[in-house]
Parts: sequence; structure tokens; C-alpha cells
Amino acid sequence: MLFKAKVDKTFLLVIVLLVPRTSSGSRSHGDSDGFFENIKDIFENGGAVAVKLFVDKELNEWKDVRINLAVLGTSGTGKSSFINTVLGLTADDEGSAAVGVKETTENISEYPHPQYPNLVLWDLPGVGTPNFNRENYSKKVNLYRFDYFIFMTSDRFRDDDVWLAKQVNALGKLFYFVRNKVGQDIRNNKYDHPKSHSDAAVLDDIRHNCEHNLQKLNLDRKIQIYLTDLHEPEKYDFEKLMDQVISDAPEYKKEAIILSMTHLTNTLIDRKKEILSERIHYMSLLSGLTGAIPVPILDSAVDIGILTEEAMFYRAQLGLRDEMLEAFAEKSQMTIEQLTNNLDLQSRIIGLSAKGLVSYFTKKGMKKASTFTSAKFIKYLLPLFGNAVSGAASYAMTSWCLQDLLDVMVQDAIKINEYKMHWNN
Ligand SMILES: Nc1nc2c(ncn2[C@@H]2O[C@H](COP(=O)(O)OP(=O)(O)O)[C@@H](O)[C@H]2O)c(=O)[nH]1
Ligand SMILES: [Mg+2]
Repeated sequence: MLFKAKVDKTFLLVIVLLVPRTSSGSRSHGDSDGFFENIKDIFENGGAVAVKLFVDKELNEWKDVRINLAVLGTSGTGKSSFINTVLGLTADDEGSAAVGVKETTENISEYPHPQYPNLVLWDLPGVGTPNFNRENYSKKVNLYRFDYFIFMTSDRFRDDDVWLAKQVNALGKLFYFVRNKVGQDIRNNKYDHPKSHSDAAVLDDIRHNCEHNLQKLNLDRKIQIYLTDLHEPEKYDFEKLMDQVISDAPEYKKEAIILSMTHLTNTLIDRKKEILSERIHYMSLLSGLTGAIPVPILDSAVDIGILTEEAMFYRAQLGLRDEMLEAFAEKSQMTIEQLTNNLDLQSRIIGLSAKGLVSYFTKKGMKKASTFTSAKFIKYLLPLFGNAVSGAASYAMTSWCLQDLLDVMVQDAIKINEYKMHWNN
């Protein structure tokens, strides 16, 4: 990104005065007053270069926050399937965990997220395999390095499982108990008891059984139980578990985990939206600071490179990249055009290129001119529109454009999620 080093000193101060007080807060300060006060200090001490460095750091810091999530359990319980579901991969994709492979010598395997390698899932063997036994387990698997433990079971709970669960519990880290393959139990029960079968009764039974097993461990804290079926992750407790994993994240890792998770629940969409909205302050500031080929939209000027880059980030974050939609369309037995039409996916009509965005906003601006000019801050900014490269106008226009793109994409992500839920019931 190009950067105009010499910025009129009054420019940032103008922004400080003009920014809407009602907009969402920054990550470091929680409110826009704090955000702009801080920017003002940085600018006064280090100039525009310092501001640019600060903004870049704030936008990208999360990529360096590592999250290690361990999945433990015996072979065949669904550990690899769990890892792939969290990573948004099928067993055929590159970087995925091999599924259904009966391992005779199990190992510790590491699976970084293909797009966000700061999130790493670990496949840890259970105890009682040729390589891992009670005597050597702790030494071979350094359990301290993990942030989370997901303990997978699918039928029996063996003595070795009891032993391992106690070891993990003793670490005092985030620990979740998963009973997987419950859809299979339901199907079997339906087959065995066609007259008396009830899904709820089967699930209750499984839950009680897990509670009973956990009680036997005599642990000093309550471990949550999640019933899942990884062939149907939208059903049962998988999404509840993922929401809990995010809620339980320590504050300093929260942003990283929210941005790195790709299995979208409605809660995750909300959380992503909140973080992406906060980034708008920073992106808009960059747009105001940069001298890179500003493109006039609606009498103002925005840095189209910044706009495009962030819009692509939204698209990836909200599961709307072409290949993601293609995979979903195929699963739902539709073409991508049918999916777009049936779900009325508005973001599909926006070309994420300089030309596409200019055309979209020019059309939209004409239609929406009244909404735009009524925005709280515009009355302050209008006098500045005379100057096509005014940083303050660029700030306001970038904010408006990004907010619009974010809203459209969030709507589409929600539509897809709702369709998935409907389709699975
Ligand atoms: N029906 C059903 N099958 C599952 C589920 N999870 C995994 N499997 C299947 O169980 C087998 C073993 O799964 P895998 O993920 O390789 O287990 P791992 O050995 O613990 O890594 C594979 O054939 C999976 O397709 C599930 O929730 N439901
Ligand atoms: Mg496996």
C-alpha cells in the first residue's frame, strides 16, 4: 500500500472533530472518542508514519496470536472428522486430516488452519496404543502447550480414557467432553425400536450415560458435555460447543479466535461483524492517510485498493468466497447461479475489483443519496467535498462504503446459515 508521508497536520485534527460519536468503538479503547484521542497523540508524537504503523499493527496483530486446540481420544471416535469440520475442509482437501484410517501406530499430528495458520488443531492419540501408554504419555505429549482440550468419545469409555481425562483435568485448562456419532445412535435406535423410538429419549440416554462416566472420575469441576454428529454438524451440539470455545477464550486471544474460525454459526457471524465493524475506523483512517490512486465515488475520494482488500477480507470471513459457495451449492444440489437467485445473495452482484466497486457504489449512491447525506457526520463533511482528495472526506466515504459492504455480506452469510438449518431439519 502506498503511503503519503507528508500529511497536513490539521488533517487528523479535522477528523477528530468530524467523526461521528455514535460509531462503534475501537478494540483498544472501546469508544471512538478514545480511539481518536489516541490517534491524535500518536500523530503529535510520531507524525503520519507512526499512525500508519499503529494502524497496521492493530489490524494485523491477531495473526500472531497462536491458538492450540487439542483433540484427544481413541482411534475411530471422530477426531480427524472434528478437525476437518472446524477447519472447513473435507478429507479430500489439502491440509486435511485423514479420515477413517485405522492407525496402528498413532502419532501426534498438527493441522494449521489453511487460511489462518495461527489456529492449530492437534490430533492427540488416546492412551493404550503401542506408542502411547500411561508411563510415557505425559513425557511424549507436552500437554501444557495447548489452550483447549476436546475429549472425543463415541461409544465406550475405557479405563485408559478415565486416566487420561484425569490428567487433562489436572491441568486446569479449558476442557470439553464430546460424545460423537449420536446420529448413528439415533438411526440404530429407530431401526431397533420402530414403534417406541424417540430422538430426544436417545439423546437423553446418551447424556445421562456421559454424566455417569464423568461422575466416576470424581473431578473437582463440572465438565460440559456436548453431543455431536460430525456428519451433521448443524444438528445437535457441535455449534454450541464452537460458540462456547469462543466465549471461553481469554480476552487477548478472543479476536484471533473469532477471525480464525470458519464454521459459521449465527453467533459467530455476529461476533465477526462486531470485529469487522471496529476495523472500519482503522481502514478509513488508512484511506485518508494514503496517497494511492484515490478514485472518486459520489464526489468524494476513497482509496479503492484499501476498499477492495478489506471487502475481500469480509468475503473470506463470512464464507462467501467462490470456492466456499461452490462447495455449498454442490452439497445443496444447486448451481451457484441457482443458489444466488434462490437465496437472493446480494453480495454476488458486487464485483470486488476497482471497476466493480466504483460501478456498485455509483449506482447505489444515486439511489441512496438521501440516506447518505442524512448521515450524522455528512453535514460537517460537505464543505470538504470541494477538495476531491481531502483526507476527511475520504475517511467518511470509506467508512460508509465499508459499512455498506459489510452489511450486505453479513446478510448473505445469515441467509446461507438459515438455509443450512432449514435444510437439515
Ligand atoms: N456417522 C458418523 N460417522 C462418523 C462421525 N465422526 C466420524 N465418523 C466416521 O468414523 C470413522 C472414523 O472417523 P475419524 O474422524 O477418522 O476418527 P479418528 O480415528 O478419531 O480420527 C470415519 O469413517 C468417519 O467418517 C460421526 O459423527 N457420525
Ligand atoms: Mg484420525
